[in-house]
Amino acid sequence: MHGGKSEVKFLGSFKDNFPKDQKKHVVFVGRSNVGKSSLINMLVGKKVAYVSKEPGRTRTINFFSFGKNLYLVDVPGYGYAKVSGEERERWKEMIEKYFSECKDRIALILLLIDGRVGPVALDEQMILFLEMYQNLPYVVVLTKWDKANQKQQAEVIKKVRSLTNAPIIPTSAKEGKGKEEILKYFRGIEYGP
Ligand SMILES: Nc1nc2c(ncn2[C@@H]2O[C@H](COP(=O)(O)OP(=O)(O)O)[C@@H](O)[C@H]2O)c(=O)[nH]1
Ligand SMILES: [Mg+2]
Repeated sequence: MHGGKSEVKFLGSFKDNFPKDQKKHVVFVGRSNVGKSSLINMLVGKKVAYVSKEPGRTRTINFFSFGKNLYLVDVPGYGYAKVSGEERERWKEMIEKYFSECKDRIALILLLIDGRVGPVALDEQMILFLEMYQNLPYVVVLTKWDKANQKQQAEVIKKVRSLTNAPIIPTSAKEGKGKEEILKYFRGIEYGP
């Protein structure tokens, strides 16, 4: 992988029967509207993921193949207010199914948190889920950094740091900030330590 534009391809949307081959998974999780699709498009250098005007629309887990050995896995956002309890339950089941079926191939999770707002209760729950329950490798990606002022930036970093020791990567899909840092992680996964 060298960041070329032709190396990414939408593979499909899944609710179950996730791909069973041995490619490694890089998983994107975060609240609805946090900027997941925008970040994926920024990283791969083209518009493969749908950027929504209306939040909370994705209901399936989208897989993109990236380079020869990686899948980028776009998990639908949590915490969208207009979603019914029943839908939330279905979301939870789908996520748990994904983690239990694919856990052995998950190489990295990017937990996206809004760079202006900072972690909310659901983000804290996700940190607990990843860390305590699943024990999976993750980094915290702060999104929309271009929209946060210096005071907000400092506060958000401090708050995240109080919750986790995971690496923190500030990003802007608009300005390309954080791209190289994240791609470095991807290369590490592809070529090993
Ligand atoms: N200024 C700015 N806006 C962003 C950034 N990332 C996402 N957005 C905007 O935030 C909204 C939600 O983005 P989207 O990628 O669809 O979020 P998703 O629901 O998490 O996939 C869209 O209007 C994006 O244009 C960013 O880094 N900077
Ligand atoms: Mg999206």
